[in-house]
Amino acid sequence: MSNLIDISPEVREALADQRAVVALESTIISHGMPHPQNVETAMAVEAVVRAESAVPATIAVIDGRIKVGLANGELERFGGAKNVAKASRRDLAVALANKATAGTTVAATMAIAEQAGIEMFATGGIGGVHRGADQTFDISADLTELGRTPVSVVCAGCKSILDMAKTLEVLETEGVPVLGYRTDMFPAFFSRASSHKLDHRVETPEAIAEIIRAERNLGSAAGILIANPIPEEDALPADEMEERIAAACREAEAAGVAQKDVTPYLLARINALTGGKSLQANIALVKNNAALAANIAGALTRAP
Ligand code: PSU
Ligand code: MN
Repeated sequence: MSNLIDISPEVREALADQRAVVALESTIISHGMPHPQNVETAMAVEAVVRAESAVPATIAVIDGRIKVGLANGELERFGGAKNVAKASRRDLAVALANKATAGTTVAATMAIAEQAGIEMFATGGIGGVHRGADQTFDISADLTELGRTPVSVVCAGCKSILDMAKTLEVLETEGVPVLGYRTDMFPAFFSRASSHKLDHRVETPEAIAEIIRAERNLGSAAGILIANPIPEEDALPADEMEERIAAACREAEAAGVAQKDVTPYLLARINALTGGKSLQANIALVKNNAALAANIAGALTRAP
């Protein structure tokens, strides 16, 4: 893949010097947030990574090239562009051959990060098993990617557009360790906890780095999922969000939305149904995840 990837000079130097680098995805920019908050958030997230002494590497496909680390102006242009595709792992080759511009999902971003030699990645929420998956079989490729690509992903759990219990089951099947950061419960994105208990709780970035090292020493090729609850002051009431999310799911079904359009449709509807509130929470949790990922990346650069 390496001849298809343009790694920015800053990211290249950081990797060569074995400094901390954090990969960031771009479907959240192209399909997860409205313009211009998408660009503002992407820039703010990069600033958080830098403030925590790591180098941000936003990953996207631009005009048929894989970019790792976007130059000044590229991020603004990408976030404001129309007709940006959504690329999960299986869409990458087609996007490149067509010289397309595409946001990369968690799955595609993990695959690219691994090729570039980046082991930490921060996002908001991962894709998972959708509600009603027993009928639709709609299970995000993010879960299979976590099962086979050795990149550690910090997220705030998942939105309840997904079936959390089934999502956790598939992560177990895929052999993916799920670590609760200072929590016993899988976080529910907008709120700090769900009713789903996690097997593993960790208290520090250093402890997470130790687990990542152990996973690699085992020869495992699996990713690791770090579940980081939204900060208390940014959390939203779970019951209120649940109502809106359920409404968005009903609308999607009634409108016959299917396949890769499901998640972007739901994200846009939730943003609309909750006004600015959910977007503010979303922005806050992504920044919070970026800071933790930078701290874990830093811990990984230090000898145990
Ligand atoms: N969930 C969110 N925000 C997002 C996404 C999911 O709360 O931006 C995006 C991520 O890029 C994720 C993708 O990898 O949607 C999953 O899409 P799908 O369900 O089609 O695999
Ligand atoms: Mn899907």
